[in-house]
Amino acid sequence: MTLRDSLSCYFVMGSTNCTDDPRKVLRDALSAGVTMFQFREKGESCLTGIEAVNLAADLHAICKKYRVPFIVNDNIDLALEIEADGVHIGQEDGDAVEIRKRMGSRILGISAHSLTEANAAIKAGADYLGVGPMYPTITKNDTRPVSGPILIEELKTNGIHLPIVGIGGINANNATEVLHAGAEGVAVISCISSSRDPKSSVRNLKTVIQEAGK
Ligand code: TZP
Ligand code: MG
Repeated sequence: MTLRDSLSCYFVMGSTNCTDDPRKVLRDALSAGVTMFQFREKGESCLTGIEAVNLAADLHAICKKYRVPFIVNDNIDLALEIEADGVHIGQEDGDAVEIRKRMGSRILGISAHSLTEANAAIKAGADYLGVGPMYPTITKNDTRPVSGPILIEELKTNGIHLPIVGIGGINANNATEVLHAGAEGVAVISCISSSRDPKSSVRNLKTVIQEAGK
């Protein structure tokens, strides 16, 4: 599977996003067809130290069984320690050129909120861009203003050819607009992690993604 294919149904999650055991949530999500996973351990009561490392290692092992890339949010040391497939960083997470060097050939995703940030991310060696928030979300409280799918369209018409995933408030009811704007895929947290039935939430999302030809 190419990176473009892997990005189509991208699940992002940490322990604070789930009420169930995150291992179970991830297994359910993968069995229903999630194509990429990001470990994003954030928030007030998030795990730290060895507990975070152990959870990351468990989730990584689960992803391996499904041959799905395992990406770590922000934490380069953790990603290298557990030999993750890559990292995802934001604009405030350090020097992207340095991080590219440290990651070698592993996957590097960078969040971008404008054409300037997208071009800088590409220059630094990003493999894909995370763009958002597409829609209002309560999952992250320090987001930039909502951009809407129009930002993806603007990036595409201004020569950004790197794969893009939309993020922020995405679910099966609004994913089509994001994909039609030119995204390779959608990155979601609560749509799956807060669902009473994560498997059927993934299946609904996958139907929409397939209908959009991604
Ligand atoms: N970055 C921009 S919005 C967001 C992140 C991590 C949160 C996405 O969560 P949800 O629950 O899919 O809206
Ligand atoms: Mg970050």
